[in-house]
Amino acid sequence: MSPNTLQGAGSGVKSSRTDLFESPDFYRIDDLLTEEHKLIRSAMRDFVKQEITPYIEDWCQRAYFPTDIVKKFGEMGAFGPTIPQNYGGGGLDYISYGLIMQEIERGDSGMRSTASVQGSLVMYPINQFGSEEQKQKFLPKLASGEYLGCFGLTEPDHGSNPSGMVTNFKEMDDHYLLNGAKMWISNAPEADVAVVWAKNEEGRIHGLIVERGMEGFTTPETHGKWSLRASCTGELVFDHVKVPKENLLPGKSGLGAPLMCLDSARYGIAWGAIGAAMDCYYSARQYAMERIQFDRPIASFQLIQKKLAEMYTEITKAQLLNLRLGQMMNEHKASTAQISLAKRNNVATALDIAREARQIHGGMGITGEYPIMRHMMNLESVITYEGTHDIHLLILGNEITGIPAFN
Ligand code: TGC
Ligand code: FAD
Repeated sequence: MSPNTLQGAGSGVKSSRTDLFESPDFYRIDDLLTEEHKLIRSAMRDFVKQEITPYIEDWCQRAYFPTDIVKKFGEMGAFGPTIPQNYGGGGLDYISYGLIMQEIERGDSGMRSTASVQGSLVMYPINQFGSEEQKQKFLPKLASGEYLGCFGLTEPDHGSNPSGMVTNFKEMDDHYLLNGAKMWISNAPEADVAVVWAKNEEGRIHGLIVERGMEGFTTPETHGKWSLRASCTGELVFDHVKVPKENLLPGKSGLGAPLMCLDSARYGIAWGAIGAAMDCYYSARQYAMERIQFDRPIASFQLIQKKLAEMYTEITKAQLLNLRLGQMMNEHKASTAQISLAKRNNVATALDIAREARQIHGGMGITGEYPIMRHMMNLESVITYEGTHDIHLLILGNEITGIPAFN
């Protein structure tokens, strides 16, 4: 055990370091936020300081998913902040949602995955495409954290190209018969419900709500990840699962339905990734001011200042991008390509910042004493899921030229 840890507190080994994080705001973006936005951010930041940052190093080292965080997120309103209040959601705007994702991912990208899958990929499709009965049955329990959900789109042979999926269902007398498998599914091993995308006998994609306990439905865990270690990931296996007919999402079919969910989740990631970047920058600045080499703080060297100045610049640019995108989301004017630009830019920016911050910390940067290496490894997943870095480039290429270059 590290000398900087204390045994036994909370749901893991508690770090003795006090988290004093403050976010940069060089361009006075706070002046553009409402009092409600600032209150929500502040409450979420306090929550992360109390419930996540003291334990996250231990959880990640042990590849442990703290199931009790699900209820706590529910109590904090982190699940489905934009879902209407009558279904248990927060009824908040998209800038509030972005700020919540930023603060959670400042703590850890895996924790943000738990929250954004639940809100954007499980509650969102039920709210958008679900029947009134489905909304009433599932949304309040997902909002409160009584239920954990997951989203099954990716398959072993169909990742970037989900339209090729082979998971399928047949209409029987009083149920649908579901067969197939999904892979790389966040939350799967602990999920109570799964929103699953599968083809009907005509090859049309539909969403189905599959519930834990249905015969033939299993969720084996994926082990050995070097990234998102505090998030649980698994497969969804369907072996002649009888799904009641009332569990089909009636509101929309076709690939456009899951892609709409991805728009919402990718938007949250654009904000979240900058949270991770802020944490790396904050730690790097602090370390550079304190670390003495050649009888001077390393912050006094021009090469270190260059790294810090460039991090600060890129964080500021990304904050402005997020705010404008959030305004367009609130007006329902943000396009898929605009969201792709922000997801792609901000995750790559965060990964670059994590790598530069790692350099500033020298050898200490590879240890769990500082959050850097954990963020860096997490971001290697974030740059791949919800559409890879290159798929988002092709979405932008399509926007610019009108020519899809995917196949
Ligand atoms: P394409 O022909 O472009 O579109 C198929 C149909 O969908 C419509 N559409 C949309 N509708 C609504 N909203 C959108 N954003 C839409 N984008 C497209 C489109 O109009 C068309 O409709 P129709 O009526 O003509 O059929 O589709 P394509 O097969 O060429 O694929 C395009 C591509 C490659 C961009 C898309 O497949 C894609 O985005 N691939 C990446 C896959 C991906 O992002 N997977 C993510 C899985 S979930 C995940 O990673 C969760 S991680 C969670 C965490 O832990 O945080
Ligand atoms: P592939 O699609 O095989 O891509 C491999 C490489 O080929 C990439 O570099 C890609 O950019 C490139 N490539 C592919 N097609 C093209 C092309 N046309 N042109 C140029 N380059 C191309 N999915 C879910 O459904 N739900 C989840 O909850 C979920 N959670 C995840 C959690 C983690 C930790 C991870 C790692 C993944 C998760 N995913 C989830 C899956 C994720 O969305 C996929 O990994 C991602 O979409 C990429 O698919 P793939 O891994 O099959 O890579």
